[in-house]
Amino acid sequence: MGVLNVTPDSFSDGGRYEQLSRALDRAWEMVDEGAAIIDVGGESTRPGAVPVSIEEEIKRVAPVVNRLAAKLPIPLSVDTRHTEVMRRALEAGASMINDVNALRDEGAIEVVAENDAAVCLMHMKGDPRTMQKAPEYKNVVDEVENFLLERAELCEKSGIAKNRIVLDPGFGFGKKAKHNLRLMRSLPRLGAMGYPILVGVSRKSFIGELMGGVPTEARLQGSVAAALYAAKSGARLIRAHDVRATREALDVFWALSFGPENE
Ligand code: HH2
Repeated sequence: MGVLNVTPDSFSDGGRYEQLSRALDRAWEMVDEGAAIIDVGGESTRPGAVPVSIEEEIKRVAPVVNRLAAKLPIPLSVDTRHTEVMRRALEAGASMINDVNALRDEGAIEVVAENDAAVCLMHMKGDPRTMQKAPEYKNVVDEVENFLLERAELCEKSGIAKNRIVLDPGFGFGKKAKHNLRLMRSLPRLGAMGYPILVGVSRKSFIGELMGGVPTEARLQGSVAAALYAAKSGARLIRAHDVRATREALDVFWALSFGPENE
């Protein structure tokens, strides 16, 4: 899943794709680089981010979805927490909603169900403004697993087909380094919940810390290593900014793991 942030303030690519022509070019470039899904976001959810108005979010996302949804050879996902943005995006042809808030906005589940869309339900403790202040868990894996299962069950009861649901533990969303590590090491257990798992660790500070404290732009190798670790642990979707590098690494990993043994 290739990331396309049409925001001025995303933590690693804010301001780069705000202009429509640049966003469209980047989307097509990611198709070329081997993305399987493109995920368009109009609101940064980095720690400390200030929420934007629904109108502003729609103004950022709608032109991109309008221009791409019918044309792209791969599904278009929209990264949003807001029901009205979901409705507009799905009407304009997006086929997936990626929600860091797991469809907790009023009416969100119904909009996804009515449109027969796919959805990624992510775990987040607190909200972006304050979530990294002092997150504490009794048992982070139990809590994330219980939350995701509860949300998935509610979605299914409300008419979203099980095979349309993807779950994501939400790396960096109300989690300290130790929580991220514990969740990474528990991916096989999370995969046993019976839904595909999506992992988003690309360029995140957790990766920077494991690399000895490097800045965002120096986290490529660490991000790719984490993507491979996640894939080896059963993750089925990897959300990444650096699509080409991630895709090439995953292709080799896949061939080594499951490819034929040519003589
Ligand atoms: N991470 C970010 C945004 N959306 N969605 C899912 N499902 N999983 C994630 O881990 C995830 C996500 C944060 O990354 P990014 O979009 O690059 O930054 P920002 O929120 O600053 O726009």
